[in-house]
Parts: sequence; C-alpha cells; structure tokens
Amino acid sequence: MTTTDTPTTPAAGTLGGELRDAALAALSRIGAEVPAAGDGGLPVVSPLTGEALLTVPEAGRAEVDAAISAAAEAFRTWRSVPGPVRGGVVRRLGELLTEHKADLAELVTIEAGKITSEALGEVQEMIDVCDYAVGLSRSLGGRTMPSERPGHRLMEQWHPLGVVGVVSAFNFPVAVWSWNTAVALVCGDTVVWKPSEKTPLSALASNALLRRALVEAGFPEAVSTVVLGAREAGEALVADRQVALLSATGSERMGQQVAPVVAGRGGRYLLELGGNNAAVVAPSADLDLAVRGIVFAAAGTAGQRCTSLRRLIVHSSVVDDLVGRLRSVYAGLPVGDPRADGTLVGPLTDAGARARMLAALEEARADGGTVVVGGEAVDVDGAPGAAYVSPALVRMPAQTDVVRRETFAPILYVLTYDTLEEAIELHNDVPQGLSSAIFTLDVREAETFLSEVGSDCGIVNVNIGTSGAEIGGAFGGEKSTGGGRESGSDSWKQYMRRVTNTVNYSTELPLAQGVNFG
Ligand code: UN1
Repeated sequence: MTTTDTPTTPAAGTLGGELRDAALAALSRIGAEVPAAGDGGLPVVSPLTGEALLTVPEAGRAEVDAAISAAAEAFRTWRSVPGPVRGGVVRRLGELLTEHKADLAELVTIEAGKITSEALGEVQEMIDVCDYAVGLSRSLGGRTMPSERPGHRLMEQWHPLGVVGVVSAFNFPVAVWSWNTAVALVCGDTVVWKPSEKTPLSALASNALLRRALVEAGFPEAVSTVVLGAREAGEALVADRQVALLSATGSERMGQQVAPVVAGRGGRYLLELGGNNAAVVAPSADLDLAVRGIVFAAAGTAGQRCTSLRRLIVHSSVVDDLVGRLRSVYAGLPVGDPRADGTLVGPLTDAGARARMLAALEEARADGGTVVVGGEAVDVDGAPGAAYVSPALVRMPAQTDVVRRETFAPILYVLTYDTLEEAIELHNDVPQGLSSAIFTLDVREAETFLSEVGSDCGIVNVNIGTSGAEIGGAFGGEKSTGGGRESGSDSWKQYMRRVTNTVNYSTELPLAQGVNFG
C-alpha cells in the first residue's frame, strides 16, 4: 500500500470507529499490548470497511534477526524441559483460549472478515489442537527394531529440532499458528511467527495468551515471538540458518520462492500452499446432503479457505437437478456484515481480491462458461470501501485454464462427466492437490475414489465437503500444494529430529552385514 492510498483513521461514531474501539477492547480484555507505531508502520485494515483502524510497528530485518536469536537462546533451556511439563504450558494456553474465545474470535472477524460462527470455530480449532498436543506430550515415542547382531539394541529417539519459523496467511490468522505452535512446543522447539500483515492484532492477542502461560510457569517469553512485518520480515525468517524448520502457508508462488532458499541452507520446510479442491457428485448421491456440504465448502468463509470447494464434477444424469437446487440456495445466501446474525458470507479480504474474482468470471465467460447465479459486487451500508460479493456458480463446458487456477474467492465451477474414470481424470488434472470429496452412496465408487487410482489429494472425503477438517488428521496436500502435513496424526515428526541408536551390550564387536575386518 502506498502512502497516497493509505486509508485515514476512522472517526468516532462511524463503523470504522466502532470496529477500532471493539478491537482495542478485545485486546485489552486479553491483556495484549499493541506497541506504538511511530513513523511508518503497518496499517491494520479491516475488510469490513476497507479502512485502516490503527497502525502497528513494522519489524525490519534487524528486529527479526533479534527475535530469532532470542528464540535460539530460549531453545537451549526449553529443549530440556520434560515433555509433559511443556505439555502443561500448552494445556494452560488451551484454557486461556477457552476463557477468551469470544474476544479472539471478535478480532478474527474484524481482521479476516469471518462470520462470528466461523471465527469462533477457528478459535475452537486452536483449543482442540492444544488438547491434542497435551496428549502428544506424554506419548511422543520412538521405536525399537530387532538388531541383526547378538547383544545389540537398535532404537530411535526423537529430539527437539530448534527454532520453528511460522509464516501464516490472513484467512486462518490464528488456527494455523496454533497447529504449528502447540505441536512445536511439546516437541521442545521454540517459535518465531510472522503472521499475515493483514491480521497483526489477532496474532498479538494469541501470542499474549501463550506468553502469559509461559511466564506463569516460569519459562522465558522468547519461547514464542511474533514479528509483525511484510515481505522483508518473511524473507529474513526464510533465510536464517538458525530457523531449523520453516512452516509457511500461502500462495503456490510464495512456496516456489521459499523452498529453494530453505533447502539451499540445509533447513527443512513445511508448505501449505494453494488448493483447487473438487467434489465429484455421483448419480447415487444424496442430493439434499450434497447441497448442504457443497454450499458450506464453496461459499463459506467467502471462498477464502485453502480447502474451499472450487470445482464440482457432476454426473450428467443429475447435473441439472443439482445446479437448480444450488441456484436457489445461492440466490438466498445472506451477504453482509459478518458480525450480524444470519449473515453467511462476509467480505473478501480487499478490493484486489474482488477484482481478481470478477476478472476470473470474465475469463470463464470468454471460455464459454455461463454464470448461473451470483458473481456480483454487493454494496453494504456504511462500508463503501469494503469488497463484498455474491458467491458465483458457473457452468463450464471444459476445464479451462481459469478453472485450473486457484482464485481465492467464492467461485464454484460446474463440470460434467459420464464415467467415474472420466471424473477422476478431470479431478486430478489440476496443478494443486489439497482436498477432495465424492458424494455417492455406492461403496465401489467411494472406495475407488479413496484408492491409489482415485483422488491424488492429501485429503479425500466421502459425503462431506472439502473444507472444515478436524485437527486429529494430518492436514496438507500434494503437487503444487507443497507436500507438508500439519496438525494431527504423526505430523509432529517434522518438528523433531530422529536419532538412530545402536547400543552394544555384549563383549564382542560383530560388524553389520557380516563384514570381517581382521
Ligand atoms: C486454511 O484454509 O488455510 O479444513 C486452513 C479447514 C480448516 C483449516 C483450513 N480446518 O477448512
């Protein structure tokens, strides 16, 4: 944003003034301080009005370097704290999040534009992952394997890795940090977090709660730090050799830039990049259930989840029926202030996102597509600078380039198929591989879609939509989505280093593979 188009601070009595006061009140209840910005700084723009509510200081390279060094120093203590004691800090974080669930959700709504129910759901996801990590803190374990040599033990241990850098996106401004941080902390790692520059207040609030839990238990605050900044701050985190694991969520382009730098310095990366998620709707599908699943996945969060449903691949025998039902639901979707009761679709993050949505719809039309419903800018009272839209349903004659790209907005492209093989072919013929679904009551179709010849995604569902995953599973995807896995299952392994140990408790020194050495 240049100085000339920086929105002015909203006046009292306006919607912007009300949002600023609400944000400051929520921060104060949480006990989070917003440092004074001085000259320059990052404007905190709410998508509800498109205005800057306040300004926060921007960290440059020096501040990021200092945060990383402090985290590396804190790691020297934290790594030797017993796992279950580290788990106690994460348990306390979960309690504090429960206590301040509504406060943090309010900040998420103000900065990310989520409707209240989804914002509360995001904080619940943080509480859930804390629970999960507390359990892990008593169960992280290595294996013992049979040694080929008598009197020898072959085993593995998992040790803390070091500093974990977290780069997160605006659309899940707090949950994605918590997936990484709750797990990293019980694994004995320390964390430096660069949140999206669009959501600094939610980040300061989340980290203030964690720091309270750390201090109460007598641990250094530097176990977890937030650095507010833009590109330069992110680049500093990516390039620093002290950052053992860089976990980044964002665009496919961002991932392509980050991966070679981290790999080149011998670091690890965990990438959660774009998705272009599809659902196959088979002839046997329960269409009532499918419609509910499809609308939440495609229009929920205004299409701004990496798991949002973007493509529908529908059997030709049910496509007209399904499109008809979706058209009537879409026509009645309440778009507006995400804090209002009954709103289901809040704003897009900014005017640029809306322009990209409208351009994608133009391209779809030029490719022979028909916009069945939606796809228009929506004016909301008191918020002329905001970017509200009506979710679009678009029938496409083929899977053209615009369909194969991720547009981060509520556009659902409808394609048709006749055989399941054809549906799977279309499904997998995109660069991304995050989440997928099939709606069917036919066990053969469901199992084929789940099998090695089915969906090529990291998340494959049956009779539920593509979004809204639980934290207990590993979250992430293949191909240009980046290959990382976060949150549940054995994702924790990425946050630790594996050590293979061979212990000889015999009086002989037999060599492996039967080698005789004199
Ligand atoms: C994201 O959009 O970056 O599965 C994460 C979901 C949420 C997480 C989405 N639990 O939709």
